[in-house]
Amino acid sequence: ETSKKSSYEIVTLTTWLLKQEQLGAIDGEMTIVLASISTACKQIASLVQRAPISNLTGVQGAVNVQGEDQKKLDVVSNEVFSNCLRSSGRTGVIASEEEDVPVAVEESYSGNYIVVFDPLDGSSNIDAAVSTGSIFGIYSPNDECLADIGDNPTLDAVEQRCVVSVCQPGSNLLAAGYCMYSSSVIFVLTIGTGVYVFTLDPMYGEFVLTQEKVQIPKAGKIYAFNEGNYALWDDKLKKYVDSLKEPGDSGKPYSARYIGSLVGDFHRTLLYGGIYGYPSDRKSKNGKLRLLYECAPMSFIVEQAGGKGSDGHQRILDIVPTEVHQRVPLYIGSVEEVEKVEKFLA
Ligand code: AHM
Ligand code: MG
Repeated sequence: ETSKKSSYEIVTLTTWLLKQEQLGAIDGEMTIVLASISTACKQIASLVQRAPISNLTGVQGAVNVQGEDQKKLDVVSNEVFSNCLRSSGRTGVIASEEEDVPVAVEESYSGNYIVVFDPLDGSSNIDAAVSTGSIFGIYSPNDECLADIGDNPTLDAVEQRCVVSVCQPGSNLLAAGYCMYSSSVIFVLTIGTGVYVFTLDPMYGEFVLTQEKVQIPKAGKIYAFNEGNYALWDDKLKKYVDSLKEPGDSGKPYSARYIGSLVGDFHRTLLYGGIYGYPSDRKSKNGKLRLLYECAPMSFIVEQAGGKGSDGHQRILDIVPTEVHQRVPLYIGSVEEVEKVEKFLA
């Protein structure tokens, strides 16, 4: 098939999305939401690349709702993402790592889809020009969200409705993806029909399809944990990580790789196999990563690639969030590797 293609024949994200719409895999509204997300990602890619030149490195001065220093680029990326989603006219509620509460999109721009996102994950790496990424998930409105709250609802009622509408389990996700800002800008997407990888062609300014129906290896000898936290870990987890360092029959132990950027660490795991983990520890009872806009979208992607996402005991996608910024331990990657850590933790 491929060999018959003209070398000028490329599939861009736009043409791919239109094709999916034709096939009935997504509706026209979803096509527009995804196209607007890809525009946001292109803009963020260029902001990240030019940050040291345009004075966008360093902290903003504010602290977000989770007590983290906001970097200038966190704030700018959040604005870019929110604006692109708003102007798509197809989203009703958006929830971001950088906003205290999910917000309803003004009525004149409003549509149906609910989008959760982390506009710039791994931003502690940003001033050293190390990989970062944007993560997103898309839901349709749930019943509670459509419930009648009267003609003149109070602000509290609107806010409450927004919280309820975004607090859906990952198993309801219609689409999820991430964009990695690295040596290439990579856009990874699933609409529930496998995982597709697009690479930004700087010559065309378009995302071009570079991999389809990605399958994560069933096992892989790379592990990515922040072992600086070792002393704070549970003994069962310590035993598991110790076991990876045993040379075993092959004479070769696992390799450690840790960027400290979920998107980068996850993308490597998706392609090479292995495991990424952010466990709970003595100080952080639920780990660090957020269920709604980090763990759930990544778990949907990994499952679509034949892998597994777990909190150590249960499937991430089955967990129903009770709070927007809820944290959860995460073990994600190759099926055999995630099952192995689950056994140690049982
Ligand atoms: P952030 O959303 O504030 O950027 O934090 C999430 C990041 C992940 O990208 C990364 O995997 C993790 O935090 C690294 O944490 P640590 O520095 O504790 O290893
Ligand atoms: Mg994050």
